[in-house]
Amino acid sequence: MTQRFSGPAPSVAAVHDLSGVGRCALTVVIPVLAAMGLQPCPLPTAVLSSHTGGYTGMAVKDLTDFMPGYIAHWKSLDLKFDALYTGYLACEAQSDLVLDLFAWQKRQGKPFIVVDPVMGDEGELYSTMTMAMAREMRRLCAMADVITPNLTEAHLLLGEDYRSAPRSPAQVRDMLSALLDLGPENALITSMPVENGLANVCMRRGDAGYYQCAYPMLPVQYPGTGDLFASVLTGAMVRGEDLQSAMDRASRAVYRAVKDTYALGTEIRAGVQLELSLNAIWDDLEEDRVKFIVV
Ligand code: PXL
Repeated sequence: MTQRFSGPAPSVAAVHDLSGVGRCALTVVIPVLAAMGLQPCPLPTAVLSSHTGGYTGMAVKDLTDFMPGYIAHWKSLDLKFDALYTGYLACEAQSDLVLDLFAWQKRQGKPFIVVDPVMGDEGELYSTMTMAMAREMRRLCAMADVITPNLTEAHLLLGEDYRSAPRSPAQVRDMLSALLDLGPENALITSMPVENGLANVCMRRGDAGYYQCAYPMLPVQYPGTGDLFASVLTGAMVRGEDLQSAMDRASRAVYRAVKDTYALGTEIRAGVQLELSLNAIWDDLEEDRVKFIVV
């Protein structure tokens, strides 16, 4: 059940890149969090003229040198964020800056930490990523309340070769518990091949079993849907929803956006038609509120 907050909008420090076209990272994170009633506070890790999936010849600016001053200013303002949400890093050295941000905010309060270990998809690293990034992402995952790798990223975190074959329930459970062994409170894997198709799966620390949300397979995959998923999940959990219900909500949001975009036949690399999906994400929250009032 969704909690409604009566106070000011919760703030989320969002550590992702800004990509000019293609609808991923901050161009997804900012509108989704805002549409869910949260204040996104971006800390950009890089600026790119487009994302790296399906475009070539991008202009790329790594912001590693700029980030310490940005964080120092935030420290001077004595800010306290309700949540910290990290995604694409431009290089391995940025993990130390992110860990410093986490440590400072843990001194300031009790931030809810979501780490989306963005590294690759469909068994391949994104073109700007290196294998060494997995080691750095593991360090961030250890500090998280929730991690949201896709199947490729889960394998990278675990130091395993990619395997797309459908998994038995026991194999899914073993993979989720191996991710929990890295240190997060909750582990979630998106696009997991299971016996009857694809599912998002999650497990809480200390639980013997896992929870699964299967979804119908659509004949297309858009870039940025991992960012849409993790943003809706973050928004829902900061609003007080539990892991399973937040995962269901995020799965619904991605499924609808992909289905509606596919029907329009737009260019795949341009991503989902997010602008047409934001009202559905809000309506989904409103439907819960109506239930809440009636009950
Ligand atoms: O959606 C993940 C992502 C984030 N940022 C950049 C990317 C990608 C995926 O391709 O290229 C720059």
